[in-house]
Amino acid sequence: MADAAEEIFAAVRAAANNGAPLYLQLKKSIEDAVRRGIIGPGDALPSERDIAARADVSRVTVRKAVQDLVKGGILVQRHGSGTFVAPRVERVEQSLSLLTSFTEDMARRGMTVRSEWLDRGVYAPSPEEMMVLGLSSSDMVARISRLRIANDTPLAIERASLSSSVLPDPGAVGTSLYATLEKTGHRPVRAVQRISATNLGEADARLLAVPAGSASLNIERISYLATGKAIEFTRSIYRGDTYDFVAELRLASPSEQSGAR
Ligand code: 16G
Repeated sequence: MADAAEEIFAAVRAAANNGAPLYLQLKKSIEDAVRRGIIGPGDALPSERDIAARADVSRVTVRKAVQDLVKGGILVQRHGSGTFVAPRVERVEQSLSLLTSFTEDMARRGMTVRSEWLDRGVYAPSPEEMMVLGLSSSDMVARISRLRIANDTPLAIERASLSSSVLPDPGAVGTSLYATLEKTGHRPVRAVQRISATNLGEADARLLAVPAGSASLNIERISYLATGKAIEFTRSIYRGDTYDFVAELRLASPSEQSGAR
């Protein structure tokens, strides 16, 4: 990083006299260095103090530039260990014909999984939850919302609602919701999924560590028990730069063709 740092800082010092806000110049220099591969994915940035001294700018300027780059998904900050160039994200291919859980999907790829809890609790159901899950206004709904992270990269935000009759205690969910449901014989066996394209708002983009407005996929999954009862209604937001959903198609039989019209 020594030569790379020198290149970044020289550009900033040179710009000090041209009137452009220094934090923008520093931001651009770091961005350029990442784009040109002078500093690569996972590389550590020098400390705030070091950058300030060598680029001859204030620490406030450094902090502002770095914060903007973190917001934009170019850099990541890890508490206690510093600031790094965001790791390169591998695309994940996901079959649309198998009813699997996030934990299973990632384990199959040899990726580690963890989740950050955004919410979990038991609530009175919304009209939509009542309709989808077949609940009455006196029933309760368990909600669990998680940021799903694989190999330290946030991939998706999942907000699941389940009838509290199948998940009375959302606190019982560890890494995997489906593993918890499996234990009580409530693992879904069938699901209908609806996928649409969208652009991320500020808050979701921050959670997923990508720039606001980035492409993403909205996925709604309604899952059913073998009895036909809907038990899970999950709204997920997947990063558009990481997921390829793959469906296998076959030629429809004549009766299916007429049914499809
Ligand atoms: C998947 C499902 C989600 C389900 C979760 C359970 C999609 C779009 N969503 O991510 O509906 O709640 O798996 O995963 O595939 P878990 O057992 O690891 O908690």
